[in-house]
Amino acid sequence: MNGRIMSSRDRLYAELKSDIEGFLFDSKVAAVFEDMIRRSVPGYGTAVAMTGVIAARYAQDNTDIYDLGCSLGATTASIQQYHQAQHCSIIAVDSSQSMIDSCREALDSSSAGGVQFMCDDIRDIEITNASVVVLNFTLQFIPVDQRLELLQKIYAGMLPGGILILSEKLDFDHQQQQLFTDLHHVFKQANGYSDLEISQKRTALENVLLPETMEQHRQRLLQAGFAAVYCWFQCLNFASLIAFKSALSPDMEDDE
Ligand code: GEK
Repeated sequence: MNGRIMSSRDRLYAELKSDIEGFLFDSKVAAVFEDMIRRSVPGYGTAVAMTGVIAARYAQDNTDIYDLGCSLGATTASIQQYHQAQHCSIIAVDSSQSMIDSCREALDSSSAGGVQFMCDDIRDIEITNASVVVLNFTLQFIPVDQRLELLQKIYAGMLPGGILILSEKLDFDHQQQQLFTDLHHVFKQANGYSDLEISQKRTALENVLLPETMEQHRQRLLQAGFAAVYCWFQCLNFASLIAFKSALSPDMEDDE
């Protein structure tokens, strides 16, 4: 995390609640989001930083880069930091007004040249002229039966040579699921969350954050039309995939 945003400590689930409502990306969450995601998602900092590095490799001149579900703009800022493409806009989209307002404020104050902010549902926006599209921990909040249609729209809006970066919380088969759920719990404890906070947050996210297996994601991306899909990062039950619109050239150099 780069300290762009003065995030308060996340204590949203620290007190015992009699009734736990489904998780919402409202102003209370936006106010603590940077602290919350850093302490909850193992590997988040690496995934965000590397997204910028990978995006820079594939950003093409005179195209658009989409950050879908941008929250406070950590990924947007990382893309902006690394890419050198000419006449290239970054379009940062989030359906939460609180998130997009804070995102605009944070990026404006750190010179957000070339970023367009949209408060909209990513299922409703048009995607065109895209060389890079990023879905960092966002697809998991879209109903499962609507994911293929969204990925097909992204694929159709991408240029030849374009890439999609998809980061998600994953599900596994029974034994690995138990192991990684336990290790994720340990990760959150090590970051100062109590058992009560962990359990109440888990209840709030039930039926809201819907993880799938790596294979389900891979198959859906191929079904949407992507030519090749690779996992480039995984930390416990969080992973990131890169999906290519066009087939990879067979003579790519094998650098050290
Ligand atoms: C990061 N990518 O820091 N349309 C638009 N936005 C949506 C939708 C939707 N249908 N559903 C959820 N969101 C970020 C982190 S957080 C991940 C992404 C998390 C937005 C939602 O408002 C929230 O800001 C974001 O997706 C998910 O790199 O909280 O685990």
